[in-house]
Parts: sequence; C-alpha cells; structure tokens
Amino acid sequence: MKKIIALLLASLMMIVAAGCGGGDQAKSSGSGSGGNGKKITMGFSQIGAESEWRTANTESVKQAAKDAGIDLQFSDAQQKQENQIKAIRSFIAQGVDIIAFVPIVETGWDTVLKEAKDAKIPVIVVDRDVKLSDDSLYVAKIGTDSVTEGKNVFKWVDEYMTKQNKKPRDGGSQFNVVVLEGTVGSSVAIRRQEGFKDAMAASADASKYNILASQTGEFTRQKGQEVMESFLKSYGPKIDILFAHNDDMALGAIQAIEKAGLKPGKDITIISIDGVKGMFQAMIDGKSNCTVECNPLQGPLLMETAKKILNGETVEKLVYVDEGIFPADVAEKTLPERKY
Ligand code: GYE
Repeated sequence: MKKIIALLLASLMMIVAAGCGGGDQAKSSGSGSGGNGKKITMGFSQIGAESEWRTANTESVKQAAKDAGIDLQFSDAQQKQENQIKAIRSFIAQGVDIIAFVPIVETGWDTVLKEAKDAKIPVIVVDRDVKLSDDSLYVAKIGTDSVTEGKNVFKWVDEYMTKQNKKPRDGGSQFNVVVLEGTVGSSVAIRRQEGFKDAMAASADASKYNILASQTGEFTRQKGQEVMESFLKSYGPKIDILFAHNDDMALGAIQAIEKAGLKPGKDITIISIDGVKGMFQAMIDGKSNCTVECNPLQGPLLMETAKKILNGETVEKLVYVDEGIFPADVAEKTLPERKY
C-alpha cells in the first residue's frame, strides 16, 4: 500500500513539475525570447535627453523592455551621431540579438547599418527617419509622421487667426511668423518645416502669411529662449506667430516673450509640437495656444516588433503611432489624462 501511495505521489509530482515547466516555457516564449527560448538582448542607441518628450520616450522604451522580459543595453549618445555609430558598433561586437536606434540626423548611417546586416543582426529604426542608399539595411521603422504634424500646425493656426479675427500687429497686410526649428539635419526638423510650408503654399490664405525668420533652437528650452530673444530684438513689434518645432523650445520662448514685456499666447500666437505636460500647463495659464501631439510612447510597439522579427514573422516596414491636436481650450480637461 505504502509503495502504491509513494508511486502515486511521485507521478503526481512529475505531472505538476511538467505543468510548471510548460507554464514557464509558454511564459518565456511570450516574453523576452526570440523563439529559441533564450532571453532577447536588444542594443538601443538613444539621442540624449534634450526635451521632456525625449525623457518620456526613454522611459517608455526602458519600461517596455522590462515588461517584455527583454535585456536592454541602453546607450545615451549625448546628441552626437559619432557616439551612436560607436554604440551600434559595440552592439555588433557584443553580438546582441537585435539593434534599435533613434537616428539623430537623417544621413550617414549606410556604413554602420551594413556592418549590422553583415553580422545578421536585424535593425529597427525608432522615432526619426533615415535616408539610406538601401532600405533593406533596416527591418522596420516605428515613429511619427512629421510632415502631417507640420501641416496640422499650419491648418490650425490659419483657422485660429481667422476665427479670432486677428490683425497683423504692425498694421500691415500679412501675419509675420517666426520659426524655432529642431536639430539641424534631423528628419523631424526637415519634415515638420516641409509640412508647414507645403500646407501654407497650398492654402487659399497663403498670401496672408510671411515667414520672417526661421532658425534652429536645437529642440531645447534654453536655446529656444535664446533664439526667441534674438528674434524679439530684431523684429519685436512685427512678430504675430511663433511656430516651435517642439514644446520645449516654445516653453523657453514664452520666457523670452514675457521678459520683453509682451503677452505670450495673446500678443504672439504660439503653436508647437509634442503635447508634453509642461505645455498643457502653459496653455492652462493662457500662455500658449495649441500643441500638435507627437507620441513618444513607442516602447511597447518596439518590443512587440522585435519579438516578431526574431520569431521570423514578417512585420510592417513602417508604422506611425496615433497622434492628436490639443488647443488651449481643452488643456485643463485633458491634462489629468496625459501620460507624459
Ligand atoms: O519632437 C522633440 C525631441 O524626434 C519626434 O525630438 C522627436 C523630437 C521631439 O527632442 O521634442
């Protein structure tokens, strides 16, 4: 009898153990394994920490890697393409399973991406676009649609100036626009500007607007403030509209405008891109007029895409995340729901 009970117990334990093993396997292939049961290692090259948006983007990637059980080798390039290239080379030397990177500028990636391809390491481009001689050098691109964002900026501002019955401050016949551009050579700065100008050129209201000055503020608050100060010095009473390629530069510019004794959001209409909490607060305070959303929360989609690629599944070559438009009058209601 004792023997039979012992045998029964032993077989029960085996079933339980097998069950657990199966569970673990299912768990590990659902999270963090590339199909062979081994934990995925991803090398990720980030640009740096120039804006509130970038911080949210970094957090999203780090959190999503943790949630997916992916081992993330994170590298911060401190705003230098050469550091990104070095990081990618070191990921290749380490033999990571997959490489993801945010290209600070559009061009200059061919050689290093060819090295990754030769090493059979798939590459995912995140956030910004690249210009390559051969698009097979990356497997997928996850990011945002900068041209549409730029177009939406013009459309919104044109409607607003008309609805508010605004008149040029200098008594002339055109609204004068100043632009704070993002990082020189970055796809986002190039395409946001292109979208804005194209929408303006295509509009029946094109002749109502004049781009007075356009200069880089490098996507930072400090540079945004400095460049706005110089715009105000050169063109003070002429400026009607500020378009900032990101919220941080607009937030810096607001300080410059106040220092010059003007009312941001009233004397100068302000529109920017990103949709960070700091900008929602500025709109609630009546100091800015609209933000066109650019979604930094790309981590979960990145990890999901990486797993699919390593499992041999086909993925979309290009995926843009969803984005909205938030004028000042919805800021107060929307702020509590904002995730970044
Ligand atoms: O708009 C800006 C940032 O690449 C879309 O980079 C991103 C831009 C974002 O630093 O705030």
